[in-house]
Amino acid sequence: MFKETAFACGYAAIVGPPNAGKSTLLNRLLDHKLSIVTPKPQTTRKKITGIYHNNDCQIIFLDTPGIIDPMQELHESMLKTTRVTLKEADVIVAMIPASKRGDLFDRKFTDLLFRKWLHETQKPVIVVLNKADLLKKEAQEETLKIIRDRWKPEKVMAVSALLGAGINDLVQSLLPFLPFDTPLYPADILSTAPERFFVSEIIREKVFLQYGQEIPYATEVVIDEFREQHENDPLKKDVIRSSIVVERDSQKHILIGKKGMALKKLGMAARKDIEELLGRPVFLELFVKVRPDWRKKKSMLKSYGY
Ligand SMILES: Nc1nc2c(ncn2[C@@H]2O[C@H](COP(=O)(O)OP(=O)(O)OP(=O)(O)O)[C@@H](O)[C@H]2O)c(=O)[nH]1
Ligand SMILES: [Mg+2]
Repeated sequence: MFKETAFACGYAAIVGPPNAGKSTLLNRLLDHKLSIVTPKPQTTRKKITGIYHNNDCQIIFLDTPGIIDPMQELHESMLKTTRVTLKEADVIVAMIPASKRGDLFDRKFTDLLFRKWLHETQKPVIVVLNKADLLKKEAQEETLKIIRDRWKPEKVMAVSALLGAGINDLVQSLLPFLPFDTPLYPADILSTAPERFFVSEIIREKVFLQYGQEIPYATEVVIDEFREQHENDPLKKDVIRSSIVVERDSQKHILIGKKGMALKKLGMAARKDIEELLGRPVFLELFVKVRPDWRKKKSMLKSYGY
């Protein structure tokens, strides 16, 4: 599987438990905020494609939903995404987060990851121990040794996606496993997903950040209208109308808040990031809709792109 060419290109899937820092790593690699990041687990629900370019390589990174025990239909769809993404990959970046509590990392999960998820893919696996900034050097070495001896991946390394440590080493480690010797995408492309997908993700991120308990998990964001007007008339703002879907009336009330203040705050935070993403001002209008049990209904999930 090792090869030596002047240029290397291929697919690398980033997999691991929820909250490991997979999306943070993708953003760090691309030096761009593409994938949404929050302190809450199960933030990412769909595959996020991010294309890394330099003079020697092009790596199409695939950020995935964290691996969990499925509790409902939505989780099944998220896990299917991760399973299918593993099949598309030429090399797998298995992310194991260091634990803050001093017990280094979760061995039980790592066993499950290797035995159930990675074994059957038969693909080369690079383990990245993330959040290395939380561990002392000796603890890092000890953890890497345990992982190396027990699961025997192609390579193990410690990184801090948050601080950007170990990122260049990771890119270098992936090169031998990339099968193509010419780029698959033009050098100015960062992702294959359309702008409206990233707009919906930004709104979902703000819901995750602003609300507690079950609200973020019961929420889906749909872009109803994305009217680009700036090309015809640079003075006119693009119009984005979006629905925030929840499961119950009580959640709708919380989302909207007293006198609509909570929804207004959400809209302001989302608009700021959307404008940064698009590089132009937009008019953002948010609606809240109740769709009972959408997370359990296959037909609804399908209509939301799961
Ligand atoms: N200390 C520390 N925190 C990190 C690091 N990388 C990510 N985090 C934090 O971990 C949390 C989760 O990060 P995400 O990137 O959303 O994690 P994820 O693996 O994509 O999570 P899911 O999408 O839920 O599966 C965020 O609060 C990040 O800021 C790191 O290297 N060090
Ligand atoms: Mg994520």
